[in-house]
Amino acid sequence: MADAPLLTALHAGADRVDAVTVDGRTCSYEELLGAAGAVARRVAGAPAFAVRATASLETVAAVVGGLLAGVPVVPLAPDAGAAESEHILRDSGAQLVPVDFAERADFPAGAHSAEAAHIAGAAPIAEPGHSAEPAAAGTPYGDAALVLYTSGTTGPPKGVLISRAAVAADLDALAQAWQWTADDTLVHGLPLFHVHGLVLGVLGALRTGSRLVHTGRPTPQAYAAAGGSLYFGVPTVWHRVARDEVAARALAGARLLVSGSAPLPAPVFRDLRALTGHRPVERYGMTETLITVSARAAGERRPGAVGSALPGIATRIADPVDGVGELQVQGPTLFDGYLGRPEATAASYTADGWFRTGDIASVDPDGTHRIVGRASTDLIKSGGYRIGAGEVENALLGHPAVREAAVVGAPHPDLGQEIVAYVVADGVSAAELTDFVAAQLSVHKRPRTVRFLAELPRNAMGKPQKRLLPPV
Ligand code: MLC
Ligand code: AMP
Repeated sequence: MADAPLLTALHAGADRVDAVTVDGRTCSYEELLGAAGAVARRVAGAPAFAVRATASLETVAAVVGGLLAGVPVVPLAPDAGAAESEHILRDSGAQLVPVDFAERADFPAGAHSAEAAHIAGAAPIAEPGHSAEPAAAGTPYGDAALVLYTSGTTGPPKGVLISRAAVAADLDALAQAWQWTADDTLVHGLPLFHVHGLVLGVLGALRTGSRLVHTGRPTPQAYAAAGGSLYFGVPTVWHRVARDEVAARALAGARLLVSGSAPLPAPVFRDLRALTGHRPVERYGMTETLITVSARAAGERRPGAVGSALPGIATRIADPVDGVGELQVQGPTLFDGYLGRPEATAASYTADGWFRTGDIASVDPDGTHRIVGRASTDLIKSGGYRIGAGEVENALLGHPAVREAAVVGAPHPDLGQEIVAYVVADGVSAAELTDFVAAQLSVHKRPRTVRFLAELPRNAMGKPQKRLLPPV
């Protein structure tokens, strides 16, 4: 479909030499469109393509190139290890495409992918043999602009199909909620393979026209030096900012500090308030739903609360006990399903068509939402990353010395939760197992603590009981 409606500011013609900075390199919209055009020519006509999503202008060009050509982009964590990369490439059927930012080409914005292949005169990358069920008429990808891989409680990550209509609806709702305009300079240093850093943090800037400064890594010093008006961070980043008084005070001149991807601890909220003068705006979302609930720039911002439903989004609490129950959502920002997994897609909805977030929440009479926990302890949030206990357990079991493994998320003052692995194993060290998981999956999925047990606690049926594991 046409690209112009999604990245409106990028295509509007207005330009500045410093429109986009990523990790110290800066380009104008014109340069970005040229680099993205070269990517679009290369991928036009392909069913999808994958990119190693380093924090770089190359990743931005790849994603914009995919949108130009109407070809879904599958971003891979730059450090994705052997097992994770193989799974994502096999499951998505996408081929990894290298990007050279110095390569430039024109590409007709808004050209349809099939027609674009013809216009560009490009040789499309090979059609991979994909065995997945169609998500919609046509290809298994349907109308997806992005396929973001995300963890479940068990099994390997699933590909979440995100349409450009969902992205457009979400970015417009957020622009309204945060009074986000072309006058802003957006600063963050979040990874470019998830919703927060990529959809909000890159596509949001290219739709609203705000200047983008991606700091490479989300360090307090880099945030302080960037001189932005609008800042995005996960709670771990805000915790580190709040502990660096000089950096925190440098954010006093900003317009809005936004936190999301995990619960912002109330003490961090208060420290930020004291040091920066700002009450942070908290917002809540998921890969499958994009951002659905947020505090408003013009409204109240309370610690422990994530604000109210965005325009166009409906929320409800299912089967509440004392007002607390599973948060369910509906709206135009929702995903188009899990790639090739119709059963998993169906299971994520109620019979009457509400998406089951798996988060436990309550809603105050004035519509303010509070996220109080997760239904499953097997979905871990560490540093804002979502990690399935099952995928880490499977990786550990792939090590020849490991006989049994149970993985949990333990409370952690900086990361929210840290990944703790309990293993039954012989002749292997904790560091070896940590490195093994980092090399198979990715660095942020490695256990930070490994405990060796003689056996896992089990119930009478012989089933392992995580709640009976010894404390960390
Ligand atoms: C350590 N390192 C290792 C290693 N141990 N490398 C290889 N093998 C090992 N065994 C190295 C790493 O390479 C890295 O090096 C360094 O140690 C630090 O890695 P880390 O410990 O993982 O980083 P840390 O500082 O703890 O990360 C904190 C963080 C990060 C906040 C920067 O967690 C982060 O970026 N989180 C953001 C997650 C996010 O964006 N989630 C949004 C999901 S979307 P080096 O050299 O690289 O430093 C979503 C929707 C929504 O949730 O609502 O937003
Ligand atoms: P992901 O799919 O990586 O985006 O992770 C989504 C999950 O992050 C949600 O289901 C929540 O558990 C959690 N989450 C996101 N934002 C918030 C928030 N503001 N407060 C609490 N939890 C959050």
